[in-house]
Amino acid sequence: MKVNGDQLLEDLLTLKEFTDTPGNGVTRFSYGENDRKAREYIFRQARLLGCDIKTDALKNVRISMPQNRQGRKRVVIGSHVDTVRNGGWLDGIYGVTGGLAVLRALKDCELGMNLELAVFAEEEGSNFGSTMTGSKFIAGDYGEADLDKLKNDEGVSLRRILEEPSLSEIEDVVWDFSEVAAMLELHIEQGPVLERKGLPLGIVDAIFGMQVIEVELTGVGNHAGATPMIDRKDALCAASQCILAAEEIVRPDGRSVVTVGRIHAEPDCSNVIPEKAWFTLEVRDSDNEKILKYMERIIARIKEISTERGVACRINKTSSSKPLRLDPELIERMKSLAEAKGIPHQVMDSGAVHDACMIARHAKTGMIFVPSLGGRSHVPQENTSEKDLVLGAQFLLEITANLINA
Ligand code: HGY
Ligand code: MN
Ligand code: MN
Ligand code: MN
Repeated sequence: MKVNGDQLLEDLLTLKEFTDTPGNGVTRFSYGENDRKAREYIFRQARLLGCDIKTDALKNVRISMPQNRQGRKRVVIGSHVDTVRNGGWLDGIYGVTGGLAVLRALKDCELGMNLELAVFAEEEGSNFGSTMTGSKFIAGDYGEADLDKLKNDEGVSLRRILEEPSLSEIEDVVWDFSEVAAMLELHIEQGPVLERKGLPLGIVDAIFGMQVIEVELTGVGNHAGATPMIDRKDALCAASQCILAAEEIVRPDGRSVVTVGRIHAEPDCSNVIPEKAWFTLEVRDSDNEKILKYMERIIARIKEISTERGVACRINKTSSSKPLRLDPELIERMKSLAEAKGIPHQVMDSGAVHDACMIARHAKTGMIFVPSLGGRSHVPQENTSEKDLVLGAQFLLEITANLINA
């Protein structure tokens, strides 16, 4: 039983073209035109296999094999097709195309269980600043009220955006997790670990959690030339000091990470002292206590700096997800399979967050990594060797077959 590696690579190269920023990475936000084109492509491939396709109200997708029978438990392979801005060609979509490769390989097999490919919407949070939005609705972390609470930069709510017609039949959002025997996510590592160790496979034991806050500092706008330094309440200087303070607090830890990815100043003119500065700040780790501890220290320091500088400070928590250890039995099963196949591998934590983390709270879940070249991701340079891409999909097929004893 083999995956068709050429077809997998053809899928990935085709899907890479569905981007708002051709020539500068892949930009494919959920619910946009290129997201629709990517889904259409995936649906076409799935229909060739005789699969049934259903979409829930969030545009999460469930692609079921023709062999599936009512009332049987199912194994789900899942990931996402949306990207960050100017992201890479593999993050998320590799797990979906790897899943498609498994469906193709099993299309004529008797399946001991049902098999589904899930596509989770809005995993990157590029529209609303909240990662794993689609899978948070499936897991019950988000509900009806969030359809109005979640708004994009233009103030348009998720509810409004979902009004566009769906590409397939709508089903309700709630998954019945009692039917899910296991969920698997194949993903690029997005970090340097596997490449540095020369390993082609990672088996994930813990998925990082994260806390995200938005900070708005308000000082006093004024003339950039006529205002003496001593008289200034410069919001952007205050923000800069806060950002470096956050780095100083977390850097000594060695594993926890803190990132300020978005910042802007108002009125955003070179000759005006910024009145306002707004930035996002996120802390991540595999230990929730550490996330909470560092975030608390950072918020306290931001408040101190604001007082020292005489600027007003408003902080709101925008999104969070708890870290989670994945299923030990499934990890052991994957380890023995990798050993049996002679695939060098290691068990490792995730660094990034993943939809698997939301599903893992309700069903047995496993995650497989392949190396990222240069340890980079979320950038146009994101890449993985063809050999490793095919090896990862083949391993996904093996573990899927092992679970459904196809
Ligand atoms: O941010 C993340 O870790 C994921 O790529 N959304
Ligand atoms: Mn991803
Ligand atoms: Mn990502
Ligand atoms: Mn993910």
